[in-house]
Amino acid sequence: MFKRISGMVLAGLTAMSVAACGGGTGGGATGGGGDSITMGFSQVGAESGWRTANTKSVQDSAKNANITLKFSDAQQKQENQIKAIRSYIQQKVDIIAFSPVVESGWDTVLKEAKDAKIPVILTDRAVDSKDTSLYKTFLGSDFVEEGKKAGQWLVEEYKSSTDPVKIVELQGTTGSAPANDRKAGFQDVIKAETKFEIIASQTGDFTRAKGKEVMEAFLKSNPDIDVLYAHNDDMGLGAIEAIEGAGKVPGKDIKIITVDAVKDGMQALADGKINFIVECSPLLGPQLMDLAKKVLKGEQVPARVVTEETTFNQEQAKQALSSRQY
Ligand code: GYE
Repeated sequence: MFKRISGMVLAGLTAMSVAACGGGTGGGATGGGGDSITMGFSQVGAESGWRTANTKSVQDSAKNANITLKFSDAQQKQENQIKAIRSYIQQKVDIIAFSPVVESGWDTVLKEAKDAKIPVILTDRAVDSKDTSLYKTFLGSDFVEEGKKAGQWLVEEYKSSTDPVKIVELQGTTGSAPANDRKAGFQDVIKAETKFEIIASQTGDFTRAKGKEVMEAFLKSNPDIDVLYAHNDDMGLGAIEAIEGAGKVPGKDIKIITVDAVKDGMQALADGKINFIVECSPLLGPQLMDLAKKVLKGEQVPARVVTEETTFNQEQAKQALSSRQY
């Protein structure tokens, strides 16, 4: 009983202080009648298993943190995200968080949020705005590092071979931070050795369907592909269908590296169809809600919060599969 009451009092106090500070620093309305924070969240879309897990993480943690979430799905279109952000500004939410589909073209709308005194948090993907005062912090992975890890595995895998290694690359959404950075990090590592050659590179938009379609085209024009580097599991999984359709064995005839480590990807890795996965965690919700509360209380937050991640080979995938959350 005592526990329950003290819990309630505590919760009440926390809510009051958050609401008071939120109104003071944020300047927007204290959504939810002054007793809770309202966050407007503009999601990229529902293009991949990663994205589905990320959406669930954001929605669940908003609930747990007693934050009212206004959620919109932009279907991978920047114009939809800009509309959503403008509508959140009009609705006077306390804070806006979003995962920008592409890196460029955000300055105007971010300036509008700033003028309305509504703080913005970038989550998952970055923007290339020069003016970093347009957002409070950026929470997400280091995509360049992910690309490097993919490259390092390849260098190690082929260390005793002098033959040319022909690589095809399935890029993520054109202009997105993960596509730009995963490409750059990978190239940065493999360029040291001339035997590595990227013979074709095209976007598969982070989807399974596009991954399959583009891989079919790659296979038609290049009969001797050694390696596929796909910027996410879903495109890799689509490509596996194309490779099998062409009568080749994924993981053997063509070695496959992907990024994310969602369950379906990990299953394919454990089954020997993928050779290596660089992890990218979608479980950003709890940290995002913490950061939002801090920002609204006027506390200092780091300009960049990087997610911790690992990598998996086939043996490690077998071990990790049963406890995989997404
Ligand atoms: O890797 C991919 C998703 O931005 C990190 O977007 C995210 C990427 C993720 O569609 O699967």
